[in-house]
Amino acid sequence: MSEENAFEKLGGPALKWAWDHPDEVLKKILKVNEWFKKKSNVEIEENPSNTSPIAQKAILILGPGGVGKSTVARMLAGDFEDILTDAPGYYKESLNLEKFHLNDDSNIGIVVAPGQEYHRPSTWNSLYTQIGLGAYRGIILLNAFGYHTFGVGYRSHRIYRGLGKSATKPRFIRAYLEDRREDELRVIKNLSHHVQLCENKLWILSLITKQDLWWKDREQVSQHYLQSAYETEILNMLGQHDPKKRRHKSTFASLVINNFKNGEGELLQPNTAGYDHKEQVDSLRVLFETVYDLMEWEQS
Ligand SMILES: Nc1nc2c(ncn2[C@@H]2O[C@H](COP(=O)(O)OP(=O)(O)OP(=O)(O)O)[C@@H](O)[C@H]2O)c(=O)[nH]1
Ligand SMILES: [Mg+2]
Repeated sequence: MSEENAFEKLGGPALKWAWDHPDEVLKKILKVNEWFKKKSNVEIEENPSNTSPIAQKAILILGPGGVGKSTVARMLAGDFEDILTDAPGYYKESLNLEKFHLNDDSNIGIVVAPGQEYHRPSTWNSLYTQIGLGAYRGIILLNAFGYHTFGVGYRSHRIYRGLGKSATKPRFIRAYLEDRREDELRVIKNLSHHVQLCENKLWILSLITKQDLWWKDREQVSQHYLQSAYETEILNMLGQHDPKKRRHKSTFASLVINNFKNGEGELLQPNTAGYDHKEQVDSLRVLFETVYDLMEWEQS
């Protein structure tokens, strides 16, 4: 695929439009915020084992650990400007369900699941049940082409130790990224059945984060999420769906620009040379455009 084609696949015309029409994009961001506000007046009970459809007006953010779920939730809830001007960078692993709401509205709009595998058993099963019961308006499914931030030093990671005597940092990173891409696919496979059970209208947004880290491999990324394994799993999940009840969109973004580091601050890979603020802002505008499109579909 030529570089131009890869760009088209990653939202080229939409990116250009978004860059040329900042005022339009701002209006849409405000509308998305209003939309959360209007629809988010149902409380979610504290006890995550409660499986009644109490979360019916919330959006669920799901995905493996360290992919950017808490970061995007803060953005969608209205912390957009802070995130753009801030350089957060450090990783604070989520331990339990997080609930976000608009700055000016105390009701709950967004539920974020903790992603690390050891936190999933205590929270994900009840979320799955709620999805099957039709409790959510939409699911934002996060992936990062394997670039999942983790807490421990890389030499103590099970994958590094598994490499034995041949272990080096580059070998570890290669094996780690592959392993984490497998986990992304496992997440969607496990989710599939519950989405199929849901009889309500439900949208799904696949958000592939960390564009600043995989930008040089964008052709491969586009292929992976739009034309091969990931797309196959999405199609399985959607099944023979009624288009009035299901809508799926994919979008690619850099939520922050940051080197790939673990929780201990060790540098694993620098962000792609040449990926700058303009590209990031473009990607975020397209993200909001996509959320806006889902909002219109939800209301149609
Ligand atoms: N380079 C880069 N870093 C990102 C991006 N998005 C998020 N991060 C960083 O990735 C790390 C993990 O982000 P979080 O939002 O905490 O991830 P999470 O999915 O909530 O992780 P868990 O709580 O463990 O499930 C943080 O250090 C973020 O600053 C991105 O697009 N690019
Ligand atoms: Mg988190």
